[in-house]
Amino acid sequence: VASSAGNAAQASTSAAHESALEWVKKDKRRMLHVVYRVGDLDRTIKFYTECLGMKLLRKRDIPEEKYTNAFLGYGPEDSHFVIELTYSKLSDWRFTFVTPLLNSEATEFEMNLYYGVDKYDIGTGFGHFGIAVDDVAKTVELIKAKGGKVTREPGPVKGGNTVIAFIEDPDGYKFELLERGPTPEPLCQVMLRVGDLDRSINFYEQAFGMELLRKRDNPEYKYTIAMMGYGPEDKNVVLELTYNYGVTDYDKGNAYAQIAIGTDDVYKTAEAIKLFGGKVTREPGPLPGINTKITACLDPDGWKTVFVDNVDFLKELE
Ligand code: GSH
Repeated sequence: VASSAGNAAQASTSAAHESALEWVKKDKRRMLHVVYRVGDLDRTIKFYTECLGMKLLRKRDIPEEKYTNAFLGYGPEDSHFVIELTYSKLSDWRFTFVTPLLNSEATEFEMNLYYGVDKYDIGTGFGHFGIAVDDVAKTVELIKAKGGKVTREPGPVKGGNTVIAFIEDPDGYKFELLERGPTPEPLCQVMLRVGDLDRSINFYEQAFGMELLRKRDNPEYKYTIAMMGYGPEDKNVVLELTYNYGVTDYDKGNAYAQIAIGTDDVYKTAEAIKLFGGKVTREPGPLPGINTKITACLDPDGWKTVFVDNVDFLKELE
């Protein structure tokens, strides 16, 4: 009896998995933006617009929360993957002072210090943002002329043919410049390091409905990469997952935040994430104030993603 009950439970679990997989595949998903923290909003906006050719698309001040967002990219947000910068005007430091007074017990008082946060720790897990340009050498020249930092000079990628270069923005975020023909989506990669590539590929395929577009092992340099996304690499942004042989853990710092993905149903999205081993950190539902429905989760390495209701997202852009 126990065994047949067990079998029945197993059958219904796998039926639930099947229908979740099917729904996730059918859902209308797109990578909307990547969110991270910067220490000086104007400094970053200046660098991205002057050196990387991005446009400032939107700026949102949220005084109650003491932070400002700026959206930058190469095309309108309703059809392009963009960058969302977060600048926090309030540090979360709370100091407790203990003052010994003459002939009395120590007096304690607390105070909050209000000032902008100007430094973040990028950690070792975050890799880079990829930008497709038609001439890497020319772009690097421009960046140098504007005082930007080039950390890897233009030339073919080690073990391959694509001409690349690496630069660093004012906060130390790395950008890989990749030489490519014209593309509708120049902001073309977010690279994150992971501790177990197959575990990540399974998760992003099943829970997120992404496709494994390409996998490349580079034994000479001891790493394997997997390109995951919602459409071909030449026309869509991809999540580039990097596995370095033998490295299972990275420090995630506090600078990089998350990727946002559009969905038609945040509730079903959260169910599927739970079924396929993700950790839902924000149950699905509307955000107070703006009513946009979201849910948030962590992947097996602890990288965060926020799913945003497609219809609510378009309303935010109006
Ligand atoms: N150990 C590297 C990391 O974690 O960043 C592995 C990934 C890697 O090497 N990626 C290639 C690269 O950065 C690009 S796909 N190559 C450096 C170069 O060609 O100078």
